[in-house]
Amino acid sequence: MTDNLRVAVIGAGMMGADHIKRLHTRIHGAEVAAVVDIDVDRANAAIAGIPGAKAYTSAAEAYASGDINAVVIATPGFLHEAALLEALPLDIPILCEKPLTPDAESAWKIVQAEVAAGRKRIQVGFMRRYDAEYAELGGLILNGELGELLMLHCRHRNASTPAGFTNEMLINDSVVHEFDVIRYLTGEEITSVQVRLGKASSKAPNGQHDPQHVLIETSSGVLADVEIFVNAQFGYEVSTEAAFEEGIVNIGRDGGAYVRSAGRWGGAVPPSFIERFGAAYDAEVQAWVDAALRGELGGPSAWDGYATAACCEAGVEAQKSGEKVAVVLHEKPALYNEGAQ
Ligand code: ISE
Repeated sequence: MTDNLRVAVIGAGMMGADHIKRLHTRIHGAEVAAVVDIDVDRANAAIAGIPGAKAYTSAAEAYASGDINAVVIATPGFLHEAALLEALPLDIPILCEKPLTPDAESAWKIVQAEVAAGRKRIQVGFMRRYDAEYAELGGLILNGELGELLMLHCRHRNASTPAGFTNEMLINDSVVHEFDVIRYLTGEEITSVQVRLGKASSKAPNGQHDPQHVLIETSSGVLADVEIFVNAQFGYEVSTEAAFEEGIVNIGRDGGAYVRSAGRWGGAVPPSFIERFGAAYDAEVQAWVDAALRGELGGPSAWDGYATAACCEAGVEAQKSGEKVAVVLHEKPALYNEGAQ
């Protein structure tokens, strides 16, 4: 083994492949040692050109190789619970893509398993926390320069959805990011979620009502409204307008070069989250690797994964009822208090 982290990446789909490329080409201090995918061709394709990396069809085989000391879980969310319960006993750093698990009960099980293991091993892939503009907004909230934060107006737009993207996934797979980042920015828990279904786009596949309007409330009464619109056609946008007592802050709109050409002006809209949050993913994975090499673990925790899963559960109930649904959490274990490892 080298001094580098030897990472097993579980799942070589869109996100897994992106993390494999990132770990191999841009991240310092880590190497892709193993790629696990039930589709052996996909696993083999993912390790092509990565010296020393091996392809496996099960995580157990990769772990048995004795050649790995960290794991990235990038399978679909419904497979995370089993993958986490298999990885936790290895006592190695785990970066698990969001959501931690798709529902509060299974997420709480993971929290309990980690608490029983005695130390934090899981970082959840909420990459927005590593985005430069979110960090700037967070700084303004923290330093109080503009007074108290009162409201957040969030737009979360995707060009289209992959096959199998259900109505619940607008909440579980997409708005889960707003749940996390709102908790992170405000430092407060979310207390209720309401969902309104308005006029639906004819571009939404069967079974999806798109867009939806989600109203979120935090413990001090900050209100955040989210337009989740996942078949918006034009490209990818995640932007926020924050209303403070003494000012308004906008992030996430129209970055990049401003071009005037051929009688038009403007810039490019990113096609997906891969491009929009590319730098944030790099910063997230580098921070995870750096902490792991120091024998530490930071970033969004299993508790954050659980708290957002509880918000998602309330959100899915609110989708059905149209009512304001309370978010009720278990007591936070001491392991997740500030500074605990
Ligand atoms: C996807 O899984 C993500 O994590 C993206 O950030 C989000 O914009 C998209 O809606 C999800 O499906």
